[in-house]
Amino acid sequence: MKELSLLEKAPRPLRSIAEKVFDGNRISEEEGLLLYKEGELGFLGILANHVREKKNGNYAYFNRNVHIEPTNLCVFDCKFCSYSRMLKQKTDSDAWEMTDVQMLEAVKNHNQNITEVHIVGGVHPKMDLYYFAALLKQIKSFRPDLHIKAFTAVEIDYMSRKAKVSYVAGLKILKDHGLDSIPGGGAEIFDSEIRKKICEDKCTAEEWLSIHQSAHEIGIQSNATILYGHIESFEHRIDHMEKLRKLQDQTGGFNCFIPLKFRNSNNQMSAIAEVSTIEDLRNYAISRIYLDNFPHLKAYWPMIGKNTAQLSLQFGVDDLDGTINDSTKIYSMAGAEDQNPSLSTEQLVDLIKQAGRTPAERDTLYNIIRTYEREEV
Ligand code: V47
Ligand code: SF4
Repeated sequence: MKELSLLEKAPRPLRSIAEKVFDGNRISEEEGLLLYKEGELGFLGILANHVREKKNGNYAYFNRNVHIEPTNLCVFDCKFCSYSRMLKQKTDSDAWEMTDVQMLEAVKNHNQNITEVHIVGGVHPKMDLYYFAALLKQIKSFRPDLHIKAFTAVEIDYMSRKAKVSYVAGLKILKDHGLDSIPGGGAEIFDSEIRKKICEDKCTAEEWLSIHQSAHEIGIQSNATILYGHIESFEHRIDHMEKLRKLQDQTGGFNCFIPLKFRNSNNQMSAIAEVSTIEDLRNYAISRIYLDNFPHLKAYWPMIGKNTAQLSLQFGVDDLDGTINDSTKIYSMAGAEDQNPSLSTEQLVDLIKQAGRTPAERDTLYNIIRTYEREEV
């Protein structure tokens, strides 16, 4: 086997990690760290591809979704955020605040083919638990079958505190009004020292994990992210994934892991250089190897760019998120190449086929709606 001869050339400690991975065994934190420090891209790619194909075959998933960002006014001050405007600078011409009517219109203006609406934005005191519960209800009465994936743990923490209810009670209210799952944002880096430096005023790692645990316990599935490539070390990345792996062992409620590359335009951390594409691919591969209990690994193409997203399909990634639309601002304001991110289904299918994978259109919970095996869209 070609792969085996490549692996035989690897130094002994890396070879024993490879054997573990091929035997389907979990690697330790020390071994994860060794992969970050010494694993070459080609070596990592072989291992990650093995895990990816064992879990997801040749499929590369995508869905048809729309992103709604209700506001970029935010009470918090994350140093990496290019998108938020502090509430006190409300007159800033870049600031926006959508009304519930406008958000409902945004859903209505999309064709019936979308299967998911993703709602994430700044944390605005006026948009509280009951405001969003009412919005969810309106969306569901318009399209009961539309999956609503909404609110990061940061937003849920703020809304629940303001309403003076527990996380479980807050989540139950949202669920009863139509919330189906929660996205992975707000995780950033769990290490408390790094968190203090980059986003000290929002929910802690423990609170983030507790919200996802509570969600899983009441039947709400979720995703998890990591914001990498700034002031964190490889140790911090492993520590972050270890905490997620432990929670997933307990609950099984995570669907996918989404590494988010730090983009450095227009924020308070702009002096920090962005990491290379090679580091992006190494990070995807190590995430895939380390998080053996996460079913899926997503490359969020509006952030990483279409070319790297395509390459990532050979480095552990099996999901490219959705067709999206052109209203997502989080990354365009942070310096992503694509200022109006949207891909038609045809373009996404072509991009996946060119990478040698089989496009599989999915719903939010990864049930396959259809595959594109032949020359069809
Ligand atoms: O938590 C903000 C990140 C996240 C920057 O669950 C930045 O399917 C890089 O979580 N450079 C929000 N990243 C977006 C998010 C998400 C996106 C797509 C799909 C899903 C999902 C979740 O955006 C924040 C933060 O980590 N972010 N600023 C920046 N300058
Ligand atoms: Fe607010 Fe989220 Fe930006 Fe932090 S990352 S400032 S919580 S919008």
